[in-house]
Amino acid sequence: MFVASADERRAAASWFPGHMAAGVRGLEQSADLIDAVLEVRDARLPDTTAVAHLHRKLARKPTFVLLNRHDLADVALTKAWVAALAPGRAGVFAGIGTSASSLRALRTALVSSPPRSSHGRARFRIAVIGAPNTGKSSVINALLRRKRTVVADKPGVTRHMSWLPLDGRTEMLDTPGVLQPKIAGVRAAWQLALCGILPASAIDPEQVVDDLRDWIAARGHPLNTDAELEAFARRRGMLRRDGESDRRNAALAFMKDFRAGRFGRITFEVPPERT
Ligand SMILES: Nc1nc2c(ncn2[C@@H]2O[C@H](COP(=O)(O)OP(=O)(O)OP(=O)(O)O)[C@@H](O)[C@H]2O)c(=O)[nH]1
Ligand SMILES: [Mg+2]
Repeated sequence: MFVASADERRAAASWFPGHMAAGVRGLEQSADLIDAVLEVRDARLPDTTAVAHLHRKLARKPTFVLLNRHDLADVALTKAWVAALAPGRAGVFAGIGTSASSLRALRTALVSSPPRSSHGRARFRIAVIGAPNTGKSSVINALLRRKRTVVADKPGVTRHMSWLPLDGRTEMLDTPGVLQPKIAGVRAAWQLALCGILPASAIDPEQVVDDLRDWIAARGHPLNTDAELEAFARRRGMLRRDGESDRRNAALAFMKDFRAGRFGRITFEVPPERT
């Protein structure tokens, strides 16, 4: 089992800014307006990026789950996760937040959900929730088929909630990412950093790559890289003046390549029945 170091715990705890707590509270206050929840998880970390349970007042609403970044995750494990998460949920899908066509089945499920009559007008309001940088805003833009909400490749981009119309009666609520400090602290913090859920500054990048190397060595996962920082730095010619390899910059470059999927697909967590 992964045990976070004191440094990692401190880094993760410092990464629960005030706006996250405010985000959870704000959503709780809007709970009466919300008919359903779309929880966007990272398909590489479907367990650690689960956040729906943080929103107690939304717990009874029909919940859809999207395993996003399907393009970067292991295909068979994503399929297994979709099946494992299905019971008790309104629908579980895998998709790519930057591709509207990959979200067609999700869109159909959302727009055909039974409407709720509010003030004489049929409405269906869906809150899109998730850990930071899982692609919530991208997914909304793709479902709307136009860029209505800001997207960027770093966590903490969406700071305020906003309602956006999907069709005549369906509205989507974009929300800031939330993460339980405890989750980030005791679970695999380096995996969250590698996947961009925790900011690059939260954890020492060299440690992240070393932890990935150890993980691959223990599991034998066929990423098409060896995750040896020293070798990676030398291959890239990342040397300091004294001829030593520049491990820090190499680690940052490695993480960037990992996030772009240059080393292939990987899923860090397996569904409960397979563990
Ligand atoms: N490879 C890949 N990238 C994606 C996918 N979905 C979103 N992205 C990228 O992920 C980054 C983050 O997307 P956002 O939509 O801003 O994420 P968010 O969850 O709204 O982030 P916060 O508002 O910061 O919590 C962007 O660079 C997107 O282009 C996907 O399915 N695959
Ligand atoms: Mg966002």
